[in-house]
Amino acid sequence: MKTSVCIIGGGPSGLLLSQLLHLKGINTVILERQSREYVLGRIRAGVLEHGFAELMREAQCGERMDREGEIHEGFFIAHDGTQTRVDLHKYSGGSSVVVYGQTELTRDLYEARDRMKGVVIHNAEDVQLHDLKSGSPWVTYRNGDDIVRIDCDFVIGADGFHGVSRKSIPRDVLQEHEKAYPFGWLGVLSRTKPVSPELIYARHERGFALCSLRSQTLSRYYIQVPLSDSVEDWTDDRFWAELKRRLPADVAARLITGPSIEKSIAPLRSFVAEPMRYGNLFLAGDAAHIVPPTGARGLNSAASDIYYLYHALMAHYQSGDDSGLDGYSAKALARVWKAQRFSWWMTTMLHTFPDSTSYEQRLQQTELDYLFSSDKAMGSLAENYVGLPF
Ligand code: FAS
Ligand code: PHB
Repeated sequence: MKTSVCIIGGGPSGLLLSQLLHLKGINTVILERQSREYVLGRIRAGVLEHGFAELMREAQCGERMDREGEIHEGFFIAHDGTQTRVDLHKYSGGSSVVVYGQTELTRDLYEARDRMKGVVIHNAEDVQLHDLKSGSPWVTYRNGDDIVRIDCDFVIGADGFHGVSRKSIPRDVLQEHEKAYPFGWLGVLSRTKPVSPELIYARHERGFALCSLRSQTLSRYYIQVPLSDSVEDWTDDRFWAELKRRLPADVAARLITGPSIEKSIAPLRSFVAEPMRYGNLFLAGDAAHIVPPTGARGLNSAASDIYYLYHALMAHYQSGDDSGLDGYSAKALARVWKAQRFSWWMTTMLHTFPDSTSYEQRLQQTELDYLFSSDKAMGSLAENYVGLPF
């Protein structure tokens, strides 16, 4: 099999790039390790930056997002029994975010790939990358007893944190930067009316909590939990009781609870791999970087990688201009690190740290006090949350 661009990973990064390139007449093949049902069964991000939403529309996949997604022009930070609204529209110069689940977005991308007869190979086992430093890399995967070879011009590693692509870069070339946080997020999805029309990020001495949503009938809630906890430790009743303790009394009083339809614990980690290119392999999305979800930057950090690769590959095939490809890693990392900073800042400001000193706790409170006292501080939060320019 031969194609122009072989994409490893059928998550949002790989699918979006494949769709964008197809519309410019550039052939791709996607190799996805899991079944489509498995990929669509994952509950992940919920907030799309303005730039990500624009890319979905450019990929002709934005119709349901625009119909069913919600435009949010602000969110709340709950603290000390009250809540303060962050007016994104005011402080970002008129921008906003779209609340639309990653699961639905991924479904839209798969349906668009199917409509355009895109080649997405599921259950592709044992993917291996070859001759990445040559001008003619190739990829193999196992299909039952057969080994299939795909010759291509470029390989895109969009296979997430646990994928094979980053691990195909020699150890003496790759630099990894990591920060682990001493807690995780226990997330619950419930078919209940959301407690608030806008998201609530709650800072509380018992731990962080987040009230989010997928629609007016589907709510998404999170609470910070110790890394030693497991989902089995948390019955629905225990979860709802703890969430209420961490919310202002008036919010807790109107919280509508119900059975969890999904419940999971995710550890929080910051991670960046450099460089994001090795020969004709380009890393994108979670394959190259991970953020704690406090700043809603995870999926959105993938958006700029995809935007840069889309334009760079278009320039290569349409005019033989390789400046975008040659500059990709540095350009993508510049924006990735800004998303890392913002995610670290939001996480540090809003979570309780088991072994923090009284000085660090007062500093946390001061971070919030300064934020609410300064239009410029609010402007900095807002421009990062709606998405820095690509
Ligand atoms: P993905 O991991 O989504 O996709 C990679 C794909 O590659 C997967 O389908 C995988 O099966 C496949 N793959 C892996 N190895 C392979 C191999 N060897 N061969 C072939 N295919 C392979 N972000 C937010 O903004 N907000 C959130 O609340 C949030 N919550 C999250 C919760 C969890 C548990 C996780 C893990 C992530 C969360 N994220 C969140 C971040 C998440 O949304 C990612 O940023 C997003 O999925 C990135 O998309 P991809 O880069 O496509 O990677
Ligand atoms: C979510 O709805 O899953 C969500 C929203 C905002 C975040 C993290 C997760 O910062």
